[in-house]
Parts: sequence; structure tokens; C-alpha cells
Amino acid sequence: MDETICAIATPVGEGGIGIVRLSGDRAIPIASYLVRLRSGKPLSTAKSFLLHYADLVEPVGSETAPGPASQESASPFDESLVVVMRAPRSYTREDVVEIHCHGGPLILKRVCQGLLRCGARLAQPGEFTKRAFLNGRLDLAQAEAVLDTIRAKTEAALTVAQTQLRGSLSTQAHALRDRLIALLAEVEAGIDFVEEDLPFVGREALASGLQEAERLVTRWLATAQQGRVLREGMTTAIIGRPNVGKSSLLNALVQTDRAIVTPIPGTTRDVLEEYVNVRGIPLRLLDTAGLRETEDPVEQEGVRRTRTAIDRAELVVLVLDSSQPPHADDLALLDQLSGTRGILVLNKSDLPRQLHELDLPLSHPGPLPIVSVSALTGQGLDELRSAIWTLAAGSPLEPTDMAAITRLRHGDALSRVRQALQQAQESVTAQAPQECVALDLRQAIDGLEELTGVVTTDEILDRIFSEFCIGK
Ligand SMILES: Nc1nc2c(ncn2[C@@H]2O[C@H](COP(=O)(O)OP(=O)(O)OP(=O)(O)O)[C@@H](O)[C@H]2O)c(=O)[nH]1
Ligand SMILES: [Mg+2]
Repeated sequence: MDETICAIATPVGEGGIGIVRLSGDRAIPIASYLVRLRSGKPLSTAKSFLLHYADLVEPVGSETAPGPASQESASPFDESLVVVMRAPRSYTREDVVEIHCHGGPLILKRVCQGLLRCGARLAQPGEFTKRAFLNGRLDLAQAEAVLDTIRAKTEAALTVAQTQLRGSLSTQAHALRDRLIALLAEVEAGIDFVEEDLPFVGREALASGLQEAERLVTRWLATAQQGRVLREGMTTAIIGRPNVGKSSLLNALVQTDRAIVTPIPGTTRDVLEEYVNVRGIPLRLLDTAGLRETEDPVEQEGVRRTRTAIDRAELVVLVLDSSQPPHADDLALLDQLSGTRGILVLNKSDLPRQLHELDLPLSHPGPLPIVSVSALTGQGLDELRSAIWTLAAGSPLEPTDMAAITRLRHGDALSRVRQALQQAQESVTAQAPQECVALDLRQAIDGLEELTGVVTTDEILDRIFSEFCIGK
């Protein structure tokens, strides 16, 4: 935290402008070695939150003692707009300087190298946001939401991320924590007065308070599946025999001619990947090679890749050609579907029907959604999207006042909270000593504090921030 860090904050590649960001105690003096304000004034006097027109020059002087960019220093290598944000009113709550220059990779590199020469260090992934967290500007759930905001692939995912960034998850966790602390205070008061032989403070009130809290946590946990899918999307493999129309289905769903479609069985060899937005869920759709026994080594490799894709997929869409009677291979595939999250698609519904659901031995545990579609005409695609949506999100998206939990980490912490609350209720019912109830309550409170990062470990922090890009 003592060091001043810098990084290119804009994406790699060419852009109209590019931004280099600098944060830390020495951000302003370090930037002054490169930034020569057109006003002729030193950067240290520049007003915060205003864009200042400046030339960028190579730092002069020795490696160890560079001098501030002055009128005498070398000719500029770019012009720029520079903004100074003084602590604590900045993203990191430290002094921050952002240098906006032309967005060419060479120029950005030159600015960065100059800053490094003058004493800055290259930021690690997520280090700006990590500092924002460590300096108390964001809590952990909000820091995670920063990443989710950047990564969001659908409007729905963005909405969830933005709500979390505004602190909804944290507010909810804090509110619950406050309630539990109030309960704990009552229990502890009971412990203190036990010698005076006062009755246990409202055993029933306590039990109902705990139950209510548990119900809330359970409802909250129920948002996990939806939250996770919105954030991470879902890998979905389209599989089936050759020529049933898998590639046609992918094309229909992504609405482009992404995959090659021909009447020749065995067209697709490599696994093709495309993102598609299904009612707000980012679906990573995989088109695969048709599964069959084959002598062709290229197709064999394709089949092998299909099997890997099936293993990795979270949702499998099995396509059958409904204009043909069921094939032994179809039935074998259907068999394999058992135990996975799957949808059965009867394609080519525009042709006379030869395959009927009743002909299929549907041994799938739980109802296997069956959808009739025509990849050619588009008939049935909406039903297919609905089926995918229902399977992916778990339940229809209901307007809810709850902030969805989006990460495994949140789910883990909340599960522990729920467990502790259940334990506490059992203790109350069993008339266990109040110390036991207090202990359980404290555990539940710990779990909630983990969620927002009031208590955390370096390991957790490293894991969270290493997911970020450099410059954020
Ligand atoms: N009538 C009709 N033809 C379709 C439909 N879907 C696909 N086809 C045709 O079926 C043939 C095979 O389609 P593909 O999408 O290449 O099938 P595939 O399952 O990807 O085949 P492989 O890549 O060889 O495994 C093509 O001639 C398509 O035009 C449909 O809904 N109706
Ligand atoms: Mg294909």
C-alpha cells in the first residue's frame, strides 16, 4: 500500500484514447516527471477533478533522480488530458492521476514505462479495486460487483451487478446481522442475569426471531442458482446424430450463419462456440460433431471432442430428427442424457412426422422437457428458449426485493449462516444453556460478516482480485 501503482486502464489494442492510471502517495510527483501542463503551472497545483491539457514528455535527469517535466525537457511524444483526483475522493481513496492520451499501444507503453522509471510499480490485476476495498470505499461484495459489471454479457446480468455495486447485498447482510446482534444481546443479557433467577428472556420470542431469520436466509439462498447463471452464463452443448440439424439450430438461435450446414452427414467436425442471450441468460452454446461410429480419422477426432464437450456442459440439448423414425443411436444418446440437465429437441417439425414421443423410452429422472422445433422455419424456438431459461434459472424470474447472490463464496457463507441458525433453534427447543444459543448466533453473525468482507483472509482476497484485469 506504500507503493504507487500504475497500469493501462483501457483495453489492449488501438483506440481513440487510452488511459493510464496511477494511484498512491506519490502519484502526483511521479506523474509530474512526464506531464507538462500547457498552462505552464506545476501539476501539483492542478485542481482536482478537472481535465488539464498537457504535453507528455520523456522524463529527464538520471534514472534515480528524474526531474519534473519542464519547458526545457525534451520534445513531447504525445498530447494529453490529465486529471488529478486527490485522496480521499478517488476510486482508491488515494491520490490518483489519470493520463488520457492517444490510444495506441506504443504510446500507452511509453507512458507506463516512463512512470515506472520514475518510481511507480506496475499494478497487479484488480489492485486498484483491492485498494478501494482495503481503504474502506467498497466492501467485498461491492468489489466483486465491479468485476461483474465489467464482465456482464446480458442486461439482466448487468442489472444484478449494478444493484450489488450500489450495496444492496451488503445492506441486506448488514440488516440481518443487526437483527442477529439484537437477539444475541438479549440472550447474553439472560446469561448475565441467570443468577438472579430471571426467566430466560422470551424463549418464544427468541425462537420466532431465529426462525424468521432462517426463513430469510433460505429465501436468499434460493436466488443463488439464478444469480450464478446470470453472472457466469451456462455452457450448453447441442448434441445428436449427424444431420439432425444441430448446426442449423445453433444458427437459428444466434441468428447468423455461424456454422456450416449441409445435407451431408458429418459436416461439423470441430466444436463451435457462440454466445447467445436467452432471456437475459448468457448461454455459451456449443455446436458439436454428430455422434456416430466412423472410420474417418477427422470425424473420429470430432466425436471425441463432442464427448469432452458433453462432459463439460452444464446443459445438454439432444436433437433428434422428427421426420425419421427413431434410430438406435438416438435411443442410446437419450439413455446417456439421464442424470444430466437436458432438453430433448425434436427438429424438422416442418416435415411429415415419423417420430413420436411415445416411441421414446423416457427413463430420464424427472420430467425431461421436450420441444418440437424447426430450425428451418423458426417454429418452436421460443418454446425452446423458455425451456432453456427455466432449466438454467431454476424458476421463473420473479420480481423480488432481494439482492441475488451471485457467487459460490456468497452461497457458502450463507449456508453456514443458515446452519448456525438451525443449530440455535435446536438449542432453544432443547432448552440447552443460553451460552450454546449465543455461540450459534455468533457463528451466524460471522458468516454474514464474511459475505461483506468485515472478516476475511488474504487467501480469499487474492482469489477474488486475481480474477480482475490489470488496470481495474
Ligand atoms: N426441413 C428441415 N430441414 C432441416 C431442419 N434443420 C436442418 N435441416 C437440414 O438438415 C440438414 C443437416 O443440417 P445440419 O444443421 O448441418 O445438421 P447437423 O446435425 O449439424 O449435422 P452434422 O454436422 O453433420 O452432424 C441440412 O440440409 C439442413 O438444411 C429443419 O428444421 N427442417
Ligand atoms: Mg453440424
